[in-house]
Amino acid sequence: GHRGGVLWLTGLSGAGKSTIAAEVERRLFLRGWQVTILDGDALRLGLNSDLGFSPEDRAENIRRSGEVAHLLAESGLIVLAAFISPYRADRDRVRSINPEAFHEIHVATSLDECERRDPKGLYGQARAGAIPHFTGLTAPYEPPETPELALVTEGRSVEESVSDLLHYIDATFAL
Ligand code: GGZ
Repeated sequence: GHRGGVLWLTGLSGAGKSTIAAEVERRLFLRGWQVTILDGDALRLGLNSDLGFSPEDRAENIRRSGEVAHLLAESGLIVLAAFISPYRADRDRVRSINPEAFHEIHVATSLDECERRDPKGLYGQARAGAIPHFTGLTAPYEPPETPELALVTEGRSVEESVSDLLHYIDATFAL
């Protein structure tokens, strides 16, 4: 069995948060663990569809999503939360809801590498001026100073990052 808790994946657009979360979810599900994903991209289609990318809207996006993440963790789920969450103060507020249950995972891919990958072409569009307040280019990203875990993805396979996170989850949540 396992405890519930929040794995809060923070990092730039294109860092690999969603990819890593999806594969970790699949592997935990195969073992019969209760796991779910909260993804910024997906929640912005519904719960957070009224919010944009100003600092105030990002703060509200992270506040709501953080409350949901803790509710689900409280009911026993492993919650994989994937949000850019660029502001330290916003992440710290989510942690403060229940510090014991909150684990900050920095998906630490450099801006250069994210821009090289540009999986959705957003960096290209942002460089062309089509996306204002784009994180890393025209809006800030404040990296965590003391994350519970940092995943370095450059020069490593997705499988290596997934394996690191699974080991952390085992060591932290297995009963
Ligand atoms: C950053 C943006 C922006 C701007 C649209 N800045 O990589 P994606 O495309 O698929 O996921 C990103 C998503 C960011 O949503 P979050 O809820 O994670 O952001 S935050 O935590 O900062 O509130 C990106 C896309 O939306 N996107 N415009 N200006 N990312």
